[in-house]
Amino acid sequence: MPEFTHKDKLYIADLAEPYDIKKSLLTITNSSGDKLIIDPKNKSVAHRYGNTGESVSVDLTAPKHKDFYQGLVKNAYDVIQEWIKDQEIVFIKAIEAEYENLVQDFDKTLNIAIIGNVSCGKSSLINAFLMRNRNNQVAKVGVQAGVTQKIQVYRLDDKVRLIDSPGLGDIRAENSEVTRKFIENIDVGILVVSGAADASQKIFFDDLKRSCDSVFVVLSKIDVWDKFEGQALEDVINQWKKYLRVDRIYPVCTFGYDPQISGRTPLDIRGVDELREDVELFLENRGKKLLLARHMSQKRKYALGIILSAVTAVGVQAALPGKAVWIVATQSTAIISLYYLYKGKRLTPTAVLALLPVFAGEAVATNVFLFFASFIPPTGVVELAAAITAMSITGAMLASVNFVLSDGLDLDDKQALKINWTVISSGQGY
Ligand SMILES: Nc1nc2c(ncn2[C@@H]2O[C@H](COP(=O)(O)OP(=O)(O)OP(=O)(O)O)[C@@H](O)[C@H]2O)c(=O)[nH]1
Ligand SMILES: [Mg+2]
Repeated sequence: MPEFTHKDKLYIADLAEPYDIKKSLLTITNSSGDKLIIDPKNKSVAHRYGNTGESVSVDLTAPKHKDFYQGLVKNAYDVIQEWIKDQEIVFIKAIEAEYENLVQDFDKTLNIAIIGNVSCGKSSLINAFLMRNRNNQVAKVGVQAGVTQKIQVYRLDDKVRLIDSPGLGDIRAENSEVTRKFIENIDVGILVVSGAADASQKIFFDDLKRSCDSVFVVLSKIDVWDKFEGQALEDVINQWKKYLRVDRIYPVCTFGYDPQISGRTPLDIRGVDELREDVELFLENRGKKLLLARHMSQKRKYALGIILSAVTAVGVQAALPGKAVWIVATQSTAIISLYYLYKGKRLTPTAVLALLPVFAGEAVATNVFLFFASFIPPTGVVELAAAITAMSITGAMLASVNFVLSDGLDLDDKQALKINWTVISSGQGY
């Protein structure tokens, strides 16, 4: 009888329905290439010899084999238990590593400077950029010139600041601790211009360019050109591009925030989405997108973005070795991001891991499948099934987290989470 020990390579050869490891085939290969194929369901063991390829069925109930093979099956399960424990450690480490990455982003600061002549529409742009309506404006808008007296600092939280000022020179002259720090760390500069092209604005542009990594030029009040025939607006834009020597100008309209305008006149917002998208793309590359997203009035779009990118990522990760680790790390990162988006606070990895059983308990088959699929040698069918399972389970999990958070509840309200999860994962939520 060839020796088989705990150290021999063991894997789950076949995945049983409904993903129960006790009903799956187990294969143990020893150093001489012999294989023991254990079928716990039918209580049978086949012994395949490495040198001849011959396969002998072993009768587990025969008295002479009984103890040996039953011991072996038990040992096989012990080995699996050990593996699971090891995997859990790797699992938690992977999630913590992801968390560290994300936390670094949350520790960053974000400074945006909005520079432009008096009354050119800076304050209106800030409101439109942050998707505000008239009743929850961030920045005060007014017809009289200089409504924003010189420099206005909007401290959205202790890491995110917007500065609204006629020019960087004014900010420098301010000489307060806040503005001094700000000017050293401007991430995004927005130069707002309006009306016909004016070459004298180039100095403001150059000054801003020297102080920050990316400058976006906005041509505001484009509704002024609505009454003109032909391509008046296009001509103005081209001229601005020429004077400022830039490739892109963002034409916008942000009309309607002025409190003196009748409440019945709707806001006329144009071109701001394009500007916001490009600013966000720039911030995303620097891991700063969420810092700003959480101050937007409509968070749904950002939540959806977080959910969709996690769903896409797990679809790919389902084909990787040790997939369960990556999938859970991605799910956890998305939960942490959603939490930050709504609450502006960090959720610890321990808090996220404590949430996972809420979902696992309700979907034993799918979660266990993903977990054990990690140990199975890759096969096309299993890969595809794993990808589909991973994507649907992740989508449903994050959608229920999103429902709870957007309702203003917290994630320790496990009851609410469970109800949403049950509704969404059973398909009734869509
Ligand atoms: N027609 C038109 N008017 C606008 C637009 N955006 C802003 N305004 C008006 O322009 C005036 C000045 O707008 P603000 O947003 O206060 O401009 P600002 O640059 O912050 O002005 P100060 O703080 O005074 O320097 C207000 O009466 C706004 O209603 C626009 O797109 N079109
Ligand atoms: Mg203003």
